[in-house]
Amino acid sequence: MNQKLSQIFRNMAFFLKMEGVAFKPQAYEKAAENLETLSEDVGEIYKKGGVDLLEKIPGIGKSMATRIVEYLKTEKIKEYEKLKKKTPVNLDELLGVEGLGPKKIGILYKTLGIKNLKELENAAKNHKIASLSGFGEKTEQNILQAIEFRKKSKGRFLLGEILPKISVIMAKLADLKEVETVSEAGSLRRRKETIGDADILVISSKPQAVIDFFVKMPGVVKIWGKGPTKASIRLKDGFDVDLRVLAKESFGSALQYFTGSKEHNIVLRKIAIEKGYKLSEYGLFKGSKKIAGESEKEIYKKLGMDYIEPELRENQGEINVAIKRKSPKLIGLKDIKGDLHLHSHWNDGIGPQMIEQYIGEAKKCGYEYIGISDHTKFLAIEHGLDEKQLMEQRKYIDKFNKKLKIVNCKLKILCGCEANIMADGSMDISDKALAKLDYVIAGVHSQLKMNKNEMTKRIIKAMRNPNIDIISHPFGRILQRREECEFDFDKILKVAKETGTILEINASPYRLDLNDVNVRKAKKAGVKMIINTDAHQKEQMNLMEYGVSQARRGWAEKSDIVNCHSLEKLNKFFK
Ligand code: DGT
Ligand code: CA
Ligand code: CA
Repeated sequence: MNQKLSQIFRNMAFFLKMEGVAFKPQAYEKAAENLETLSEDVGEIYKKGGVDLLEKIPGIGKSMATRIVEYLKTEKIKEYEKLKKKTPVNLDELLGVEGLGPKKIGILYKTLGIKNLKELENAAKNHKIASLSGFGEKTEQNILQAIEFRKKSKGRFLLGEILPKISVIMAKLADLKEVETVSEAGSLRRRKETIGDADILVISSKPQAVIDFFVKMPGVVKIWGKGPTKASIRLKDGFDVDLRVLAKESFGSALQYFTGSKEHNIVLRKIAIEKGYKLSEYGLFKGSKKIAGESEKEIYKKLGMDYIEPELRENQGEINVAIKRKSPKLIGLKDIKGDLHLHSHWNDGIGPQMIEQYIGEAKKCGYEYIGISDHTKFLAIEHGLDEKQLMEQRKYIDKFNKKLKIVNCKLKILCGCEANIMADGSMDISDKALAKLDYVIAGVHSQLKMNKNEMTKRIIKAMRNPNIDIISHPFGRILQRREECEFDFDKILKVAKETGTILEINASPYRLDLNDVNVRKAKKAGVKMIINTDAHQKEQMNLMEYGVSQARRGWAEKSDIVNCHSLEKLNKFFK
């Protein structure tokens, strides 16, 4: 119920913004945000304590509580129905187009009657959009590009959207008494940033029971195929899941085979043949004798190489390195000692409370330090801080650190910021203020479509600023929505190395920026990296694992990632 309601509230906020209504949209957004993170169902809360108890939920005032009750009783909210009728647009589709916000969607509907993606594409192709006020030739081109981009990525899903859902399914399978072991396979196990379909492997001696349970799970909308030991389904979320049930003896070889990648497997099979063996999903054989199959480790060992971590299995040289016994010792989630990219929305007045929440999470993660890095002046919509506010925050955090020390808590809060790199490479906030912080992140948040030369110069200038320690989400991409910025990455790496600037691996599953390939390039160039979550609420600190898996896919070791170090050593990496 909470998710359904929060989606409705979010949509209402969009509709109201379309109409240019002030304040009210923010109230709906706040309510939606709070509902999303609420652990108890609102229906239950209402049952327990009526409308009064609903009003006790943070962010829910009298009018929001009334709407929740209306929905609980009638499964509708009249105001929402009215708004939908007035502007019957497919919000899901249109908001998926990068660059389109509520205001523009409203104008497109009112002037051209555009309700969905298809109509938007037609209008853009027929040059009907450029002449609308506030749009222009460039916006029209951008819309077409964004639609193209969406089409290209169709059919693949973000790791961050699939993994939580598959984890739930895997837990259900693991609960069956017939099931001994469950594992993910395929691109999911390799932690690719996007997933075609999810692959799950199970050990069981009663495959039929497992298959029957699997195809009858709630949320299954289609059964593509169902046999005695395997099944393939589509979930209502739109993606497919393949399940294979195996006997214990061949689980290792099946896991190896179905983890892929296909390219990795082809080379591995060749090596098996050269050694006089045969490798298949059923095992590693010498003639008709099975010499390995129960575990993956055994198979790699018998093939004369190091065990290769799933994230490396892309046929990018990992096999040769494993034969030479020089496989990288990849970093793990446990190695991370802190998260330095946390937003507190200081200006909303909820900063102090959020910092306390981040501290709670950090303790759970076993971190030694965290860093608060709010946006600065330029990002007015994000309530960017000016010099004075930044110094107030600094004082507040200093006080907090003293308090933590008194209660013998080892956690240390660093005071940073995420300054905006302006078009000319300067910062949106004075160097004097930046110099007073523990560290400074700088990122590009505007004019992302600059030409390659200018963008390269822009970032280089920022890296040469002695106050800038970290460049956040360097390529500025949003997966399946916004393409990467163009710049000369080799030049950036050279200057990063020379100036000791750290590049961020942004762990948000919508960004994963640097990506795996660029992590590897940075490592080769000897440039240090940091894995940050860019959390805007405490729950997002859990996204660290996505950053770590991308770093692993980029062959990163502890020595490459500065937040694997203790605070004392970390400080040495700051300029
Ligand atoms: P995806 O689903 O597109 O994100 O990528 P994968 O890697 O999960 O691919 P998928 O689901 O088609 O197959 C899972 C694994 O099974 C794949 O990584 C390797 C193995 N596999 C599937 N088909 C073949 C094949 O024709 N030859 C070989 N060698 N391996 C295959
Ligand atoms: Ca797959
Ligand atoms: Ca598959």
